[in-house]
Amino acid sequence: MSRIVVLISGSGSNLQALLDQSAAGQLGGQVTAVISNKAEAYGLERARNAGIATHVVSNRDYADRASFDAALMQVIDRYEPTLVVLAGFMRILTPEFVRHYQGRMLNIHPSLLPRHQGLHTHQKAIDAGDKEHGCSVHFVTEELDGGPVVLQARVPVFAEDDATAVAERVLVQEHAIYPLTVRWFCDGRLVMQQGKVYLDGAQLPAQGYAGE
Ligand code: NHR
Ligand code: GAR
Repeated sequence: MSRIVVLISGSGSNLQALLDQSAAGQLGGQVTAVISNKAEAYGLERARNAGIATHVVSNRDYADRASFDAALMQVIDRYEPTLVVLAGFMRILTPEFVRHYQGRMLNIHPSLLPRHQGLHTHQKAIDAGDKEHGCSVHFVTEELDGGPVVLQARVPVFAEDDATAVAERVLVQEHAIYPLTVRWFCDGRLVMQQGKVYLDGAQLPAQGYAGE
């Protein structure tokens, strides 16, 4: 059974989607620990309610990114994870950290990458006049929000939408595609090699869909 460590900073609704999938026997792995850089993150309570070990590693307790990441790595590695899942985790990770978990760390980003990298993606989509927006699951690489994409979901953006309305619509889709992707990884169907992603041995994004 795959061991999954989840990193959060906030509400943890994506964590909850993973826990629900796990409780239903549909995750293909078990969440063994949840780590937050914020002590007040509601996701910690979700983890406790599910009987999962929690840790707080506050970036404010460390002088620089390198020492924060080193402390985080020490806690994570106690659990010998097969997979590290970023679920609303808000700190940029150093190249050393990323290399240590290369090929076994996923993130969900609230935009249709490569559009709208970084923060405030929903407002960016509205400001750009996008008619479509969404979310992307990708492997984490040293390049921020630049790792290879595994799966995306799209939603419409309506004229009357504000960022909150769009965020809610996107979040529903995040809760669908993140557990699915994690399951693919746990089942050994999803791998990253030399910066490329393969599902069932075929490189993504798939080429030549029927009808193209
Ligand atoms: N680290 C690396 N190396 N590569 C990625 O692709 C990463 C990453 C760390 C986090 C999540 C990402 C997102 O999905 C993520 C992907 C935080 C920031 C940010 O600017 C940007 C992107 C993401 C997460 N963080 C500020 C910082 O200085 C702090 C912001 C805050 O605390 O509110 O670290 O969006
Ligand atoms: C999600 O929309 C996630 O995509 C986004 O934050 C939200 C977290 O919600 N992630 C980032 O912006 C990463 N910088 P959650 O805590 O309820 O899962």
